Amino acid sequence: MDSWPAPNIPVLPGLGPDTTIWDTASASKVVAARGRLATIYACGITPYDATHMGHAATYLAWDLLVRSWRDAGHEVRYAQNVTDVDDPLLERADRDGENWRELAEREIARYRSDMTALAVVPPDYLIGAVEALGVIEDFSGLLSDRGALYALDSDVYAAKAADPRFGSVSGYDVPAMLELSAERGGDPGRAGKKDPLDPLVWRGQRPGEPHWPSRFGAGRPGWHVECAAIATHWLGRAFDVQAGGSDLIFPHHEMSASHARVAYGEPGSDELLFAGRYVHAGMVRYQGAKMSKSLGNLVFVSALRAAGADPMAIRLAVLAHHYRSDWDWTDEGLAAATDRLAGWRAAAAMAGTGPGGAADGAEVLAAVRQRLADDLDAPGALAVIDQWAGGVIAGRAQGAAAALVKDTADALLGIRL
Ligand code: 5CA
Ligand code: ZN
Repeated sequence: MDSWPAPNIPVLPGLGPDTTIWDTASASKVVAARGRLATIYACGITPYDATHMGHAATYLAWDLLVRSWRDAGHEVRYAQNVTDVDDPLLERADRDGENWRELAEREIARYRSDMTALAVVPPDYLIGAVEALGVIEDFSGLLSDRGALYALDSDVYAAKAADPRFGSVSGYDVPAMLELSAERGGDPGRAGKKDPLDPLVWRGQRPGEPHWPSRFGAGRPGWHVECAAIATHWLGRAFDVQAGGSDLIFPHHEMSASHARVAYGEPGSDELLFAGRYVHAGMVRYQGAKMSKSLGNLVFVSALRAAGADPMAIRLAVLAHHYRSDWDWTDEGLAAATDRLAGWRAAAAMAGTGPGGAADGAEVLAAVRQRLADDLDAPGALAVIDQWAGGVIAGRAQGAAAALVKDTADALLGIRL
């Protein structure tokens, strides 16, 4: 499906350092891309409600990663899915008496418009599950060829026992896995499964539910196999980063990685399959609880925009928090970001008028680059520009550096001054 328009990114002098990032699987900070081509698969939205600030914060984190990669001289290939057929979407359409396809289309359009307003770098491939049904079926066929699938009534499950490295993404123990599986769309209690954690690969047709013909009978794909198939089809069986919110560590990323290992792994080979790094964003809360469609405590990007918030201030309100921390969205945070933006803009407007001083554009660029390359330390990068802006306004720093600082904020942080 169509992605959204790319923001214009100014070209900066020189190259930034290699981007490092925290990898959940190895619990360590590592260089994010291994070759000149840097590849990322980010789990996309389930489009049954508008983009909320939790989604926005997560996609802004991957936007920073892509900007940092490009600045370091990488060519980037970015794929993202849209879970445009799944239980929550169908349930919402049912509840509201709406056609599920129309609901999905409307919310995807709103997501594109929010991402465009926030100057988020678009994926090269934005792929809906429905348009990828053939790819998902073929991928599931590989699992079947390996003998990893079994039928239960009209449904098909993958046996986790087919993957000796199951658990290597999250590192969780079985009781934790069982609890999270029940909480996050799994069915550990279903009778007849070989193992309570075995994930659903194909859901047989149910009355009133959308379904498509396949070699597994009529039905629709499971969630984890959707991402495993889309990621490997568009990026290859090994790519650099699998990205998502921390609520996707288990079961989603564990299961997708496991599917890919089983589908593509050769016995005895230790070839690295699926993602080289698993990168997770913290959860944005609102009024003390995780912002979630199921709880309904949502702050929508589109509502903030309609109320007159500057998208650049929304962006700054997010970047004031490190992407891996859990934090609360508040009106005060947005007000502080609006003030910060006004301060930066005032400093940038003083270009050429300052008396000259210590802080110089090249130093600002180097320091912002360094902060971002260090596990996307956006709060640290903001502090660098704060210091420059404070110096300009106090008359200590060079206003003449403004052009390069403006380009730095725009190219690396997506903040247009
Ligand atoms: N379609 C699946 C992924 S394949 C899905 O999880 N969709 S979603 O719409 O529920 O979430 C989209 C992205 O936003 C995911 O990366 C999810 O981890 C992230 N996300 C959801 N809620 C929050 C939140 N409150 N804070 C931060 N990120 C969130
Ligand atoms: Zn996913």
